[in-house]
Amino acid sequence: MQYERELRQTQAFLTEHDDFLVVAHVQPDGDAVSSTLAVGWLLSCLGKKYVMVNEGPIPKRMAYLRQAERIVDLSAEPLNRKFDYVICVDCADFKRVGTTKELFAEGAKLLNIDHHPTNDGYGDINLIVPHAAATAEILFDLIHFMGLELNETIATALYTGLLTDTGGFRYSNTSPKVMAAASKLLEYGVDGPGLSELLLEQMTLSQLRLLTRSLNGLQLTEDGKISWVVVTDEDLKSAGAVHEDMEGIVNYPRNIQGVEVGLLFKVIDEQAVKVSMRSAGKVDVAKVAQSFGGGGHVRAAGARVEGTLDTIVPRVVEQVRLQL
Ligand SMILES: [Mn+2]
Repeated sequence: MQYERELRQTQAFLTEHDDFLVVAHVQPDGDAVSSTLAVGWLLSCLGKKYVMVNEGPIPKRMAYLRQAERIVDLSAEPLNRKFDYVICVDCADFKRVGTTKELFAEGAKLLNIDHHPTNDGYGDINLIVPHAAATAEILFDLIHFMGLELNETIATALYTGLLTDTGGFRYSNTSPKVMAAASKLLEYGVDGPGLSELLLEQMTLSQLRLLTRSLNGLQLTEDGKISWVVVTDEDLKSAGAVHEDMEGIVNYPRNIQGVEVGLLFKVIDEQAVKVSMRSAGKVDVAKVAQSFGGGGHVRAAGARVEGTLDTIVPRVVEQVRLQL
C-alpha cells in the first residue's frame, strides 16, 4: 500500500535526521499553523531539534494554540542560518513556502506533507494524500502510525486543522474518517464548540466592515452563475483590516443561490492580484487556478496572477465560464 510506504519513509526521515526546519505556506490558515505545530510536537516526542518558521505572522485568533508563539515570523525576525532537513506542510507547491526558502541549505532534503491534489511532489520524500480533508488528518495518521500517544495540546492543534479546512465539518471533504478522527480528538478534551465559536463564528469589527465594503461591489454574470468581489488595499485600510480579515469573504458570492463559482480578487500591488475561488461542485476550480499558475482543491483553490485588476477579472471569469 502506497500510503503505508509513504508513512514509513516519513517516519524514517524524522527518526534518522536531526535539526529540522518546519515551514508551512504563506499567509497561513488554521491547517497550516496546526500542522506546523503538530510536526513540532512530533519532533519533540522524538527528542529532535527543530525550528518552526513562517514567512509572516501567525493569525492572532490562533494564539490559543500551544507553542504558536514559537513559530518564527521571518518578516520580523531574520534567521542567519540554513537547514539541511526541511519539512513543508500544507504547501501545494514549492513556491508556497515563500521567503522561508532562504533558510534551505543547498541540497537540503525536503519532506513534503500535504493534501492538495495539485501537489506536484516537490519533496525528496512525499507524504501526499489528495483525499485527506486537511494536512492535520495526515498528521493524525502519522502520529498513530508512529505509535505516539495524543494529549490535549496536540489534539487541539489537529482538531483546529480539521475544523477550519472542512469549514466546520460541512464541506464535501468531511469524510467518515474525518468525523472519526474528530471524535477521537474530542476524547482528549478538545473544546469543540469553543473552537467553532472562535474560528468560524466570531468576527472582528474591522472584518465586518471589510465584508460590508466588499459586498457593496459584488458582481454577478448575466446568467447568475459566477459572482465575485474585490478587495483593494484601500478597502483594507479604510476598514482598519488586515490580511487575515479577508478569510471567508469569498464564501458570500459563492453562497448566492444559483451561483456555481464565487471569486475574491485581492489586489496585492500594481502588478499582481490574488484570486480565491470557491465552487458549488460542478466546476473544478483547482483546474482554473492551475491555468493561472496556482492550485488547490476541486471546490477551493487560488492563484496569484500577474497583471492589473482590469485585465485579470475578465480573464479569470472567462476561464471559469469555459468550465461551466
Ligand atoms: Mn490544508
